[in-house]
Amino acid sequence: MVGNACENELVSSSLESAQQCLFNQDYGTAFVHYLLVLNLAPVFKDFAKESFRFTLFKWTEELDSVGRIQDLFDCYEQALELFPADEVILNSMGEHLFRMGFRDEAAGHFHKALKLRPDYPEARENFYRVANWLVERWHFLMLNDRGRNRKYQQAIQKAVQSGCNTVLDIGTGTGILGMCAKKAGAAEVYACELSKTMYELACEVVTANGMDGCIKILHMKSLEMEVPKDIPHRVSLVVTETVDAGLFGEGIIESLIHAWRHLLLPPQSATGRVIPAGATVFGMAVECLEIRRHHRLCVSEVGSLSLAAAGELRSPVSCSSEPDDSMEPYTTERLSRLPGGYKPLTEPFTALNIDFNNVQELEGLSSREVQKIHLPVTQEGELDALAVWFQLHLDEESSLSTGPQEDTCWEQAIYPVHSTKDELIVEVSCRDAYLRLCSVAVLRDGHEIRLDKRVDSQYTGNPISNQNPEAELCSALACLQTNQNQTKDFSMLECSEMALLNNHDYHQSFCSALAKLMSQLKVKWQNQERGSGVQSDSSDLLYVLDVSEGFSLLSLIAASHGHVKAYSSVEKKKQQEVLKRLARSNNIPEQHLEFWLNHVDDEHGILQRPSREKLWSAIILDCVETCGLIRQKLMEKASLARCLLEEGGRIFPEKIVVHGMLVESDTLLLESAVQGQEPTLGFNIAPFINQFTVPVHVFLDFSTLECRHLSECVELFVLDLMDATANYTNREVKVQATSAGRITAIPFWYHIYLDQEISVSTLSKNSHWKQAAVVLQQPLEVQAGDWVRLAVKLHKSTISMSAHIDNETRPMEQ
Ligand code: 44T
Repeated sequence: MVGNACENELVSSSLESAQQCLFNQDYGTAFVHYLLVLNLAPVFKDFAKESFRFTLFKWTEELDSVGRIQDLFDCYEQALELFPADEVILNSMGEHLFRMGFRDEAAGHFHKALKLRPDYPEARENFYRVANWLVERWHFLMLNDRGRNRKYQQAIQKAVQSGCNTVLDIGTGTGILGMCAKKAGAAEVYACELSKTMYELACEVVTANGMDGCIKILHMKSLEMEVPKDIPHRVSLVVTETVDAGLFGEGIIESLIHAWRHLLLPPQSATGRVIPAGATVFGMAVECLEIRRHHRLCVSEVGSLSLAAAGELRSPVSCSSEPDDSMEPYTTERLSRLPGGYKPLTEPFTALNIDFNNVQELEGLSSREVQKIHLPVTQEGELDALAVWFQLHLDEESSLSTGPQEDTCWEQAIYPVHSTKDELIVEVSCRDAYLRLCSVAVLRDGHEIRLDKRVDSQYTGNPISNQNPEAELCSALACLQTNQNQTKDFSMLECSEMALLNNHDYHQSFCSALAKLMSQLKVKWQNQERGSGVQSDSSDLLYVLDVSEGFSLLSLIAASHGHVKAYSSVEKKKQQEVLKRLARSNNIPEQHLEFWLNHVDDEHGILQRPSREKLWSAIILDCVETCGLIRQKLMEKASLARCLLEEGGRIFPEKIVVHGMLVESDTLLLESAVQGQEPTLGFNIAPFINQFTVPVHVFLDFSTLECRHLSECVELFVLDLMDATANYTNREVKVQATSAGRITAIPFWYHIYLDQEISVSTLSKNSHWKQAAVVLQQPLEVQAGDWVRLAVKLHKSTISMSAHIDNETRPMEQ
């Protein structure tokens, strides 16, 4: 009793202190008091919940700002111990995790929050943003690819029936191949999966299919598995589909070497084997404008700026002999969907053959000699890339192809050739039109590096310093696709930044809009002078602020108009150097430009800098992300920016008009969810993975999307950045169907109005933007002439849409 009384007193005095500290904005102490109170007296939980949350958020904000990350997460853990089912705390912790780069964990928190409260918009929006990483979209494509599923199933069945009784599924994903093995009669089945989300999903799926006791799923990378710690003994069959578009990107070689050494029975026993049994890799040289404009500089001038002094700019996709973390060796594209298409310059050639059942061959792969391949040139053109795909031999009989002509879900690997300064010297004989690789040379900085050794030794005109002809040959071969990092000073730009730089129209539009604004402002000033009789200071400048994300030339373009001081944020030191170099070479005085390095994505901070008396004449906001979505917090930034404008000043863009179209597209459905009522290979998988369906597709190429247009383009939405009150959050749009069909999706894009006349479309041919599409939960059948009501909603720069037939306008069926 006495103890209780003491405790009660402690609780009430602590509660009082908590409230007092909160009032004094001493959040750290308040938080500790609240913890004490709520742990001792859980009855106060309901009463104190709101204040506790508030204290938590304020305190962790402070911890965040001083970099006390561990303390921050400790606070959240303590808070979640008290309120384990509090969706607001979960969501907020997810946001912190996300900002720290723990995407998987972040997503787990958003997912939990959403499960607790499905109508919680903040968590929903956050979840949709990360769902793509958690469960990548190709899972849907692969599960919808019946041909692939069937072939894998048959190969596994055959192997199990021929005696492979113990099976390991490496990278099980949803568990499908492991379940196939079990169903085929394997006695023991093990599976491993390194992604936490996929592992949890696989467990759910396997349980739902009544196999939880029969398949042991491990949340680990196969490389960390040991016998007998993780599996009791070696297995007779490894099944895996840990291959990406470039075949080796998921580490299959390493995984299989490890599996042969530690997890598989030896092949001699005639049981140890792998599905797939091997692969053949193909390549083909292509000309493709779409690839080119994303990987190298194609223009010498944009928006009145000469780019000659930019130095070498290149995309981060580059295959060099030295592994380099900042470089990706290839990118992926579905060749058949590239806008503008592509032109094969050669026939497909076999680049590599690999036997997954031969461990010596796997081990020897990295030390294989450089292979010289002679490619007959079948069509004249400009070499933009080598496209690569493969055939996966599941067993002796059955194979899958990821080729550009196949009707599969696969993309191809793209190795861009992007020498901007290098010149490829190719001797092509006209008669037989053969491109002889042995007579290809690379010209760099005036040095010609011959690819043909024998030619080298005789070649006196351009002596090469390298003593080691073997190394020389290797490096020269590597140079075919790229330059070597160590020898060259270059600046790297993202593919989309490259495409933006190549977008002449975009820069021209800005140039014109800025020029217009400036002359308007100048006239205004002159009028003011005349009115007041006061001579204005001749140093009176226009102040332009560019807060575009990524590499932007707009501040330079602004400053090149004269009488402008332009400020902009730059992400990397190297890029700042490029901008300064370009400024010098374009005679833009240094004092007219100011850059600051911006590592944190806090544009609010930037908007408030630099602290000057004067207001901005123009603020350039980067309003649409490359993926096709409106940038997060755009409207907040716009309203902040509006407050910082001088009279007559403007935000660029001033208005964004969202356009869209009703379409029938099965392709989009296949990418968004496992389709159909039928179980996948007889297994119940769809309802589980479909929890990760998101309603908005991004990075879409609407111009090449396989779809039927069911309406004209319509205006869906107007975002007026100059007038907050004019922005609708809900709007109903009526669209008439132009032909009969099933509306499955509504692709959308933007007309970005710099001023009333000048606009840029994100759908234009040279755009660096992709498009996005809302995929409807249920397809909507329409007849030609039907009116469709679209409910368009904007919540914190996230667009959502739903569609209904407008019964009022549909003539009653007789
Ligand atoms: N996507 C191709 C890649 N894993 C295919 O965590 C084709 C891309 C693609 N687990 C469009 C279309 C397509 N140990 O869940 C993943 C991954 C896991 C491992 C344990 C390991 N050593 C590994 C390695 C990978 O395996 C699963 C599949 S990996 C790649 C699948 C449809 N865009």
